Amino acid sequence: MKNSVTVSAVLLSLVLVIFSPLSLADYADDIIVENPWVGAPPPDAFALGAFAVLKNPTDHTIVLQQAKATGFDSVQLHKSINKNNMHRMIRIQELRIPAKSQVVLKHGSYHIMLMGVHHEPKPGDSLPITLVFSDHSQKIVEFKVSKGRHH
Ligand SMILES: [Cu+2]
Repeated sequence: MKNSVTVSAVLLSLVLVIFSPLSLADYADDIIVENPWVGAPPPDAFALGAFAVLKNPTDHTIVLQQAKATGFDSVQLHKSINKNNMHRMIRIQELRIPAKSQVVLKHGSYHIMLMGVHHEPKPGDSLPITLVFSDHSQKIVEFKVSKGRHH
């Protein structure tokens, strides 16, 4: 009898462990990505910029830590800065999207940089980029390849 009680308790905790994460939305679920697009590259471009509006409707900060895509040597989170009238891009380790707010990835500001292009995407193509958040959740977003500046 004692054994079956123990077994029941173990089973019950297993059920709790398995099902409890379902009630907690993760960052990948929370974030809303609008108008994701990648600038169609000029011939022999080395790097492409990926842009979107990242909306956080929740009451907690969402932290984007990494972006991943196949077909490139590396994918980095960048911020364009203007220092002494010189345009530069710096790599950032994370991008924080504040509660009830949004961050716009755009030219001259934050962007995802796709570096070392293996196959040049064409306008109209869809390019999947995986967004990785600080809670380890991931979201695959289809970025539309569109004509425009590539930086
Ligand atoms: Cu860049």
